[in-house]
Amino acid sequence: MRAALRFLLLLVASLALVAWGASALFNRQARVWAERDMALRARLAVSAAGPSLRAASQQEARAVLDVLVRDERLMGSALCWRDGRSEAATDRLPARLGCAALPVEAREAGEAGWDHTVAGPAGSTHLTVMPVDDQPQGRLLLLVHDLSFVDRRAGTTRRYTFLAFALVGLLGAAAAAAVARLSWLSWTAQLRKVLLAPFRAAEVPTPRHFQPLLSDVRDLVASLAAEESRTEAGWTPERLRLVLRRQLGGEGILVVANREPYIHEHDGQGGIRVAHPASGLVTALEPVMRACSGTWIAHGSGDADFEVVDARDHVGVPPGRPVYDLRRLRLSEAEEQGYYYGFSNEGLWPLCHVAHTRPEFRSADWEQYQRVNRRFAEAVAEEATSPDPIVLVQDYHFALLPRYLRERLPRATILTFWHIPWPNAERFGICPWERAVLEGLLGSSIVGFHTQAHCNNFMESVDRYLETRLDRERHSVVQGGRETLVRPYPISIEWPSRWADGAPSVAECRVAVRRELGIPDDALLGLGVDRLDYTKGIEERLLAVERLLERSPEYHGRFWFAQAAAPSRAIIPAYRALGERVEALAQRINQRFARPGWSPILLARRHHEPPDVFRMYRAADLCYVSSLHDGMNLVAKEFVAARDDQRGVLVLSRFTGASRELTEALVVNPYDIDSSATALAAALAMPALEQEERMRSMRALVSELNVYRWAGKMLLDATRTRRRERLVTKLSSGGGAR
Ligand code: ADQ
Repeated sequence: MRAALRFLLLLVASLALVAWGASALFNRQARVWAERDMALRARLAVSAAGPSLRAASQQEARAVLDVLVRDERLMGSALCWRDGRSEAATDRLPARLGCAALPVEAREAGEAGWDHTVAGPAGSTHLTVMPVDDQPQGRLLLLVHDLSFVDRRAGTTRRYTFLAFALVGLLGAAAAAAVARLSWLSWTAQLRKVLLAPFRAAEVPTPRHFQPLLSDVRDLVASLAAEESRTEAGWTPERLRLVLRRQLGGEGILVVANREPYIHEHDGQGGIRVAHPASGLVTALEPVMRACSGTWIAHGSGDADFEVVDARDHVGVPPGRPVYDLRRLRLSEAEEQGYYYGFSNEGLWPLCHVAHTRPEFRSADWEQYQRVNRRFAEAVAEEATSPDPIVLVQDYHFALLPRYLRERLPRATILTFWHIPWPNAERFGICPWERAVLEGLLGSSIVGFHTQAHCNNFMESVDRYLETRLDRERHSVVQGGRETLVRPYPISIEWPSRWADGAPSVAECRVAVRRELGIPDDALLGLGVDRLDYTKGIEERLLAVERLLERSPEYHGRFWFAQAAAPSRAIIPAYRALGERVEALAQRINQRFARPGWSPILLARRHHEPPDVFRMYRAADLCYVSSLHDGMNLVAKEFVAARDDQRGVLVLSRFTGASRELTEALVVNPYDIDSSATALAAALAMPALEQEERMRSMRALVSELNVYRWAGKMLLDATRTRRRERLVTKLSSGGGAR
């Protein structure tokens, strides 16, 4: 725009200069012609009037002069003697131009006469003096021509010349601007086509003049890719912070999760205490938020939650040294019942886990689920500080939120991570609102799962139930012109664990935990740590312990199995029934084998704070994770992270996402009670060296594939998507042409 203005100003200035020069030249020439014309006319007049004047009396001479000045361009005339006297003169002859005022050259004029132009305030006058009598000293005829018409014509000519040039200039400028704009538009359109070709999977030949630019763009992409490959290893909170600062320029991220990372509860003695919920999602995401800051939006579920928030329902966390904001939403009992317990945990949870609990779908729950998803979308829009924030949506509680949020913030980069498995298409079809759930998720820019298998199941479901285009090469779904990438991001834990800081040594933990459990210092200890959930295979685990004891009496009185089971979703009948079954099973096994001083199953149906769980991991000889189906399972990774003594054996269900990574664990099918018991026996008998080898290898893997890498890869993908979407928006709106 500024360049166009400069061009226009320059054009106008040069045209004015040319117009001025042209009119000056033309006027000079017009004056010369006019003077020549006057001189000629004067000579004609003299030759016509000469004979009459020569013989005329003074009075007759005056009459002849009066006839001569009828010519409108003659101001006056006089018959002069060469000494300056006047014989006759017309009335309108100005005194300053009369015979007396004639210069010597005029008075001495010969046959050729004398011509002279005088400039005056009212215009120029042209004097012509011609001899009248034949003898050399005879009289002279003075004719005074009015040349002001030449000045008037010059003014008019100048005006018209300026106007003509201005018009030509404007037309020329408009034509040039139109041509320039057209060629610029076609140039940028061509450039856009070439740049966007890889995103639109289109074949576009590259013109030669774009090649330098494209090679620059390729270099840039290559350097970004090189940076990305460097991101594979060595992720730390500091590195995550640095990368995000560079990518987001200090902008925080928004996290939406049902569960909050810190719960404020009344402690029963008039005070308020802070609890850490038993949740894999919180375990993974909380260290990430501490590293990158922003706002975590969650259901405020603690009974003192709203006593510590500000007017906007915000509280800084972690308590005591806040680095990010927690925004709490109040849910009514009906909302919590329908959205959380109903549709999420009685519908989607059993639908997505192959654990043989029948999903329950009720329209009333679905209503609440939609309503709460809308409320959370509104809260995200309120918290957003830019029109294109990066929003991390967590889990199956918010399948519809991405679409609702997209309606409010069309340019947001929404990354939805589904922490649980995704079932195959046929099973997913059990959900009566399968299309709405899929469409809701496709409001995301990226949908993430733990494993490629879950990504494939999701793509298959989209293919079966929606009219969309699947791009199997890019692993994406295109619907209504919008692309949603589908990517695996295997979740992990923080490394090193913050609970390791200042924790007692393994030897101290072994003794302390055994004393707390009331078992001998040299007891062999197996451990299970879970939420009390039917997907975790707790019953199968206890049955495998029973089978081990049946088969290996040498462990009687020497081996205990401690099961920490945090109560979870206890309102739901299936969970209450599970609690009762697990309790009864533990009792039955204990009764079956009980002898003085030895009850093999130590069931603790309560929540343990993370440092206590960490001490139990360090104290155990083996940890058995027997999930019937689990997205990842972080307990397995936490056990590995806690064992800096390189000892302890992990027995791991093959139906966990973790079993794809932790291949040095003893991987079992938890339904197969016999083989699981064999694995438990193998774990108890495993030589120290083998334990060390397996543990060292698993620790190396978890330390590298830690939660900062999980978050870093996801957020890098999100920032890359945002950059691409910003570029596409800019190019599509013609912004690239400016
Ligand atoms: P969860 O089903 O909650 O997570 P998991 O990954 O095992 O399962 O994480 C449980 C977390 O709670 C761990 O941090 C553990 O220490 C803690 N915990 C478990 N029992 C506890 C107890 N009795 N007392 C105190 N703390 C306890 C969901 C998916 C998983 C996925 C995670 C993360 O179901 O498959 O790994 O999200 O994505």
